[in-house]
Amino acid sequence: MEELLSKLKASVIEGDEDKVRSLVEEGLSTGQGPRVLLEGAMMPAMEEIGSRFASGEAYIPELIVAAYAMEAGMEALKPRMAGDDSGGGKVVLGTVAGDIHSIGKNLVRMCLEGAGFDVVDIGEDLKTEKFVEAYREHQPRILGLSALLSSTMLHMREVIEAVRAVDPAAVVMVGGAPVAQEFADEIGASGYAPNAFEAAIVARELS
Ligand code: B1M
Repeated sequence: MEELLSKLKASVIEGDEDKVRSLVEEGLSTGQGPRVLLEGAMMPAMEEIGSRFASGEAYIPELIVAAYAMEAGMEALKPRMAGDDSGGGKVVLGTVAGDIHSIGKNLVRMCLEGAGFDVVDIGEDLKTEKFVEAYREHQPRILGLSALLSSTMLHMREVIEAVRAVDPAAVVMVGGAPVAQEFADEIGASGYAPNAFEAAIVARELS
C-alpha cells in the first residue's frame, strides 16, 4: 500500500492524469477507502506542489497540471463517495470573490453529498450578491463558503453580513487552507471545518 500511495502522490505532482486514475482504481480495488488515498497521497501531493511553488521550485503551469490530475483522481473516487440518502438538507456551496481555487470546495461537495446532503455548488470567484441570490433562491439549511487565499478569505465576513441581513438565522459554514476556527468565530460563522471529512461532520451538527 505504501508503494501505491507514494506512486499516486508522485503522479499527482507530475500531473499524469491517466496514471492517477489507474492508481486510484487500483487502490480502491484492493479495498482502500477514498480517505486513505486522499489523505495518504493526493492531498499531500497538493501540499508539496504548493510548497515547491512558494519556494520558487515550481510555477503556475505545474500547479495547473497537478490540479487537473487531482481532479481526475477525485472523479475516479466519486462513485465510492456517493452517498446515503439520509436527507441531511440542502447546502449552497461556493468560493468567495477573487478566488478561483476549486479543488477543496469540490472535495467538500463530494463529502457532503456522501453524507446525504443535497449540495448546490454555485462555483468559484463569486461576488457577495451571488451568494445572497443563491441563498434567496435555494433557502438552504447551510451556506458553505470556501477560500484559499489569505486576501480572499476576508470576503467571508461580508458574505455572512449580507446573508444575515436577508435571514438573521442563516447558518454559515466556512473553510479553506488559510481559515482557522479563530477567524471563523471572529466573523460570526456558525461553523468551521479544517477539511472535507470534518465538513460533513460539522454540517451534520449544524443541520
Ligand atoms: Co494557488 N495558491 N494560487 N493555485 N494553490 C495556494 C492556495 C498557495 C497556498 C500556494 C503557495 O504559495 N504555497 C497560495 C496562497 C497563499 C495565501 O494567500 N495564503 C496560492 C497562490 C498565491 C495563488 C495565486 C495568487 C498564484 C499566482 O497567480 N501568482 C493564484 C490565485 C488565483 C486566484 O484564485 N485568483 C493561484 C492559482 C492557482 C491555480 C489556478 C494554478 C491552482 C488552482 C486550480 C484549481 O483549484 N482548480 C492552484 C493550486 C492548485 C494551489 C495549491 C498548490 C493547491 C490547492 C489545493 O487544491 N489543495 C495551493 C497550495 C496549498 O494548498 N498548499 C495553492 C488541495 C485541496 C484538497 O485542499 O483546497 O485546502 P484545500 O481544501 C481543503 C480544506 O482547506 C478544506 O477542505 C478541503 C479538503 O480537505 N476546505 C473547506 C476548503 N474549503 C472548505 C469549505 C468548508 C470546509 C472546509 O466549508 C464550507
